Amino acid sequence: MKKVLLTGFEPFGAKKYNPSYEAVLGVGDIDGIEIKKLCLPVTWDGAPEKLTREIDEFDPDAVIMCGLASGQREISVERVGVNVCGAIKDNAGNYPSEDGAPCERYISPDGADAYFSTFDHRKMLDAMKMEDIPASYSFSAGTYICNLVLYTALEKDRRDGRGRKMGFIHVPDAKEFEPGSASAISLKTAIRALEIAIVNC
Ligand code: PCA
Repeated sequence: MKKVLLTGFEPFGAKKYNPSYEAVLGVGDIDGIEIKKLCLPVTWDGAPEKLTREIDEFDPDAVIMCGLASGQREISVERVGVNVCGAIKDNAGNYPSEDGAPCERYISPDGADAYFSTFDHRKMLDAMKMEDIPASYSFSAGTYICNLVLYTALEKDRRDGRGRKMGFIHVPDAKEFEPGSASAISLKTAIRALEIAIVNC
């Protein structure tokens, strides 16, 4: 049976909810696929640590990571993870730097500048569009924790030589949690997008 690790994030910043993990929780059983769900902390140390531990323990064939991109109107199928931790405070109040200064650092000092996601992007996006889900490619997952876990997972897989399907999906705000938002989509749409991603990654 194909094994898929599906991750979302805890709330961060001023938000009370993170639709990424709410969408992960909403994904139902899919025939022939074992899905393991995981909620990652929005911290520079905690997120990559929890993710890589789970990849080693569960040994999935695919890893689909999901996060919130507030203000965005579409589901974004991310294509690239870059070797940068931005100068942004995490949920523990820490910047990524060693000395706590508000500056950037590399994710992996000796690593590649960037890694491409290994999803079958075309198939995934076409399948979402077939169901009229607002979705597009994105070539920047930012420089915060979402980019960090994407880069970390891809670099790990390169080292492991396992050839897993791995990538990241950013979801907009959910109408259910942000009724006043003009860019929000329904949680149901985000859940469906993830189900499509699982079957078509
Ligand atoms: N979005 C943030 C981190 C957690 C999340 O859901 C990001 O885009 O990096």
